[in-house]
Amino acid sequence: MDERILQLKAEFQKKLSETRDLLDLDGIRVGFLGKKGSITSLLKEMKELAVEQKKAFGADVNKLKEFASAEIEKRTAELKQKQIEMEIRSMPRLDITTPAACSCGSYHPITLVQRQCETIFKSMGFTVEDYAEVVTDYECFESLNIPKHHPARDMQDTYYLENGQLLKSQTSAAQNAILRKYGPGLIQNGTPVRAIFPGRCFRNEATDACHENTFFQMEGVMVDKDISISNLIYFMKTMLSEVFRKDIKVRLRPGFFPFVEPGFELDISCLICGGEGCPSCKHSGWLELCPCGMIHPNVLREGGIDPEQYTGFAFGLGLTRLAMMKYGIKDIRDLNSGSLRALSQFTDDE
Ligand code: FA5
Repeated sequence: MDERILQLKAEFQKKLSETRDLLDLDGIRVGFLGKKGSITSLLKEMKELAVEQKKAFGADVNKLKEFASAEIEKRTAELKQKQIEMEIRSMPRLDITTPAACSCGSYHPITLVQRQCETIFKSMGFTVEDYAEVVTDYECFESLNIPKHHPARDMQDTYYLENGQLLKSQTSAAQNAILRKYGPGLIQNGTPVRAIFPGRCFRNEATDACHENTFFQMEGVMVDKDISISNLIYFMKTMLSEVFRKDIKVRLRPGFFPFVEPGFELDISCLICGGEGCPSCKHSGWLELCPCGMIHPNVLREGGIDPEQYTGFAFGLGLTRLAMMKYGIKDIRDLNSGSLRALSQFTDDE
């Protein structure tokens, strides 16, 4: 074989072994096999050779050309593989067993107590009802024995829409619909009406540590033959002992609500100050939590139930205040603050 071919092959192999990346390799390809590359130039030199040398020289240069092309192809594949491996090695490692770095969401304290109350009442046979936030004057007042211009309306100033509807100031606004839904049909078949209906309420009032303009209540009604105040007290006591899981001091005092007769205020000893008096309980040591009473005959009648045959109780639990007491939240306004730092520390203790 011609000496120049052997030299060129050796030079090619040396350079090939020194390639680090695909760019280097492309340089070698152009340098040896390109239009002006050294192997291509050898072929061009053939025309200067004698005829008898041409054949052997041409065959050897072509062999070198094929050898160089195959080697470049092989090296290209190696370098590509190396590049992929390097990229994989430089990628951040993913350990799927590592616990998630982001924290999970949590329920709002009001949702927590609401769910707890729902569980308690459902276990006692109550259904849970959902009700609108925008209601009519009839639902919120008139069906509840509070006619237009009745002074009891002053205690619940709320927000009115231009069409005369209003944002409900009390969950009692659902009473009439619930009595009508279950009353006449179920009772006559011997099934008592037992329903709770939690919901958001709105009142146009100045806020302080225990009053918000937007808060939650949970209404409850039970109607059947011979329902009495003893039944009412039993359900209230069961609910409180389940929610707090400890003895809570409660007091029942007369309260006026046109839709119950007799009516009561059920207060609990303030759990923030232990009954000493603080801003959360308006310095009285007691917190109004759950007004209640025996449903007024006019309200039963308006709901399609005969008050001569049936009696019932109703209560309006202040869910937002219950959450304050259960979780030791001193200021009711923290519950609407949207502050995750304040709100995400509470967990369900079910
Ligand atoms: C009522 O709303 C009656 N509908 C409750 C009722 C139902 C009585 C059935 C008889 C029978 P009152 O306005 O007192 O009542 O509100 C009930 C409870 O809601 C209060 O005891 C209190 O816990 C809560 N509450 C009332 N106003 C606010 C407020 N501005 N901020 C936070 N909680 C409030």
